[in-house]
Amino acid sequence: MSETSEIKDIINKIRNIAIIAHVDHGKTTLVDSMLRQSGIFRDNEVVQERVLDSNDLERERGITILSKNISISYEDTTINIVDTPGHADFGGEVERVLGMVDGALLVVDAAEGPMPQTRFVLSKALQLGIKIIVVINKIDRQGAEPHAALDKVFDLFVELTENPDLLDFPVVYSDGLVGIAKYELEDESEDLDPLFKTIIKSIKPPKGHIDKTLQFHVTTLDYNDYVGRIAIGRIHNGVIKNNEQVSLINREGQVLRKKVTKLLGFKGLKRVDIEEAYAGDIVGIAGFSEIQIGETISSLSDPEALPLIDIDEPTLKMNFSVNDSPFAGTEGKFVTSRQLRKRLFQELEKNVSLRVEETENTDIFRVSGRGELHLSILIETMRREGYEFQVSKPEVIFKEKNGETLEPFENLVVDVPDANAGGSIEKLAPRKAEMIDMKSNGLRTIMNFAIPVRGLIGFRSEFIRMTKGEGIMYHTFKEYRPFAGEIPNYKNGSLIAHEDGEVIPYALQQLEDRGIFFVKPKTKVYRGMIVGENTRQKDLILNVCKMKRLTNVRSSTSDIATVISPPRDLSLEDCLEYIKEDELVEITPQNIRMRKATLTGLK
Ligand SMILES: Nc1nc2c(ncn2[C@@H]2O[C@H](COP(=O)(O)OP(=O)(O)OP(=O)(O)O)[C@@H](O)[C@H]2O)c(=O)[nH]1
Ligand SMILES: [Mg+2]
Repeated sequence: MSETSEIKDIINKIRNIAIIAHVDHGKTTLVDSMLRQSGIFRDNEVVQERVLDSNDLERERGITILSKNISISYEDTTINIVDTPGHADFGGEVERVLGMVDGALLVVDAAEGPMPQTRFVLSKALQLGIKIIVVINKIDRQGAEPHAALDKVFDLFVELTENPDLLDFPVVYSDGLVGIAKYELEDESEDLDPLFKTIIKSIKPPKGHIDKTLQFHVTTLDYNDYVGRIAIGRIHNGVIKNNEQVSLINREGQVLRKKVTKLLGFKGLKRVDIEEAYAGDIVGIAGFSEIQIGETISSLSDPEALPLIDIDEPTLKMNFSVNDSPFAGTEGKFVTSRQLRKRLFQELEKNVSLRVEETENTDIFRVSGRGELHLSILIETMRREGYEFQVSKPEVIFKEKNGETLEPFENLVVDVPDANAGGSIEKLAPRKAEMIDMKSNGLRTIMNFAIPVRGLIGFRSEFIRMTKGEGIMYHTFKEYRPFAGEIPNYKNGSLIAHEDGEVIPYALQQLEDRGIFFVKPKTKVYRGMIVGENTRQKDLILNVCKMKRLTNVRSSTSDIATVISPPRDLSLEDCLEYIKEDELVEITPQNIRMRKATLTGLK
C-alpha cells in the first residue's frame, strides 16, 4: 500500500463527534461509560465518577464548565469525542465545538424530554448540517417516558429543519450511569455496543484531503505554563508536522510566518506528543502566542483561510477592584492591583468570551462575560487560587444601533406547580417579561417568556423562595431588542453593621424583627458591612455587636438560652444577585462578605 492510501485508510477509521444536550441530561456520565468500555483504564484502576469534569468547581457543582476532547478506540475505529457544557452561559462554546465534528449525540433525558438548551444546541447542529444521533438517556429513571420524549424530539426536528436527511435520525436508548444502550427499549443489553455501532455506521468519516494545502481551524484555546497558548481544532485539509514552518492567517487577514513548537494528539483522557497529523483529525498546536479562535493555520507556500468564527458578545459586565475594606489584605495571598491585573489578563488566554478592560482607576478593572455563571465561576476560581478582591453588581451591556438603545433578551422557561403559575406571572410582569406560551398538564405549568436580562437579575432567588424550591427555570440568550423601559426596583434595603467587632447573639435576638440576618454569632464585621436584609426598602444601620448590659446578679444560663433564627446562608451567586449599585461583594479565600461601596459618611 502506498503511503497516501495508508493515510487515507487511517482517516477513514476516524469519527469526530460532539455530545450535546441540556444541562444535566447525562453527557459526561455517558462519556465516562464510553471511556470505561473502550478499555482505556486498567482493570484495577480506580477511576472517579465523571472523570472528565476534572476541575474542582466542576466536581463540586456537578456541571461541565469547559468542553473537553478525548479519543477512544472501538474495534479498529478511533472516535474523537468532545464533551460540551450544557449550561446556557456556555452555549457559544458548544456552537464553536460543533464546527470541528461531523456528527453529534443529542442526549435527551427520558423523563424531562427536550428542554430549552436541547433546542438551542440542536438548532445550531442542524444549521451546520451535522448528522445527529438521538440518545434517549436515563431510561432507568423514575418517571422516564422514553417514547414520549422521542416524540417531542421528533417534533423539535420537524420545527427546526426541512432537510429529510437530517430528519431521518437514528435513535439509541441508554442508561449512561450503568453503561448500557439499546436499539429498542425491549432489547436486552449489557453494554454500549449499540451506541458505538450506531456512531460508526451513521457518522461519516471526516471529509478533507491530505494532498490539499494545510488548513487547521482554531476552535478552542488552552494554556499551560510550559508551552503557552495551545490552539485546539480540526485539520480540515492537508498534513501538519511538528516543528514545521507554517503560516497563521489572523482575524485581520494578515499572513504571519510561524513555527509549530508542539503537536498534540488526544489519546483517551491524555494529550500525547505526536510528529504529524492529517486532515480530519482533531489536534492541539503550540507555538502561536497570539492565536485567536476562528483563525486558520495554513501552509507557508499556499496559505488559504477558512471562514472566521464569530465569538459571542458578552452581555454582562462588572468591576473587579482591589479590596479596600477594613479587612483588606488579611485573608488573601494575592491582593495588589498588579496581581489582580496579571491574573485577569492571563484568563484571556483561554476564556474566549471574556473581556477585560482597564479603567481610569488603576485599582479597578471592567470584566465582561456571557452571564452570571460565567462571571461567578471566574470569581470562585480566583478566590480558590488565593486572590482577594471586590466586585460590583453585574450590569447589562447595552448596544447602540441607528441611534436606538438595544438590550439583551433571554428566552425564559418557567416550570412550576400549577398553584405557582399566577404568582410567577405576577412577579415577571414588572420585570418586563413577555409571555410567549403557557401549558399545563394539570399538575405543573410550563411557561415561555422573552425577558430582558435586566429583568432576570435577582429573579432566581425570589422564584425559588416563592415556589419553595419546586420551581425550575432556565434561560438562554435570545437576541438584542430595543430597551424595554425602566424596571422598578423592589429590593429591600440592607441591614448594615454600625461598628467594627464580633456579632453577639444577644444583639441579633434583639434586632430580629428588623429583617433577615446573613451573619451568625462570632462573625467579624466592620462598620459598613452588610449583615442582613431589611424588611423595608431603606438601609438601616444597627449595632450587631452590642453586649447585654451586665447586671449584678449574673445568670449563667441566660446567654446560652439566647435563641436566634438561623441566618440566611448566601452563596456567591446569591450575593451577586443581592447587592445594589452602591454595594460590593468582598471576596477572599476565606470569606464572601457584602458591604456598602462607600464606608465613610454612613448615616
Ligand atoms: N438515573 C440516571 N441518572 C443519570 C444517568 N446519566 C446521568 N445521570 C445523572 O444525572 C446527573 C447529571 O449527569 P452529568 O453526566 O453530569 O450531566 P451533563 O449532561 O454532563 O451535565 P452538564 O455538563 O452540566 O450539562 C448526575 O447526577 C448523573 O449521575 C442515567 O442514565 N440514569
Ligand atoms: Mg457534563
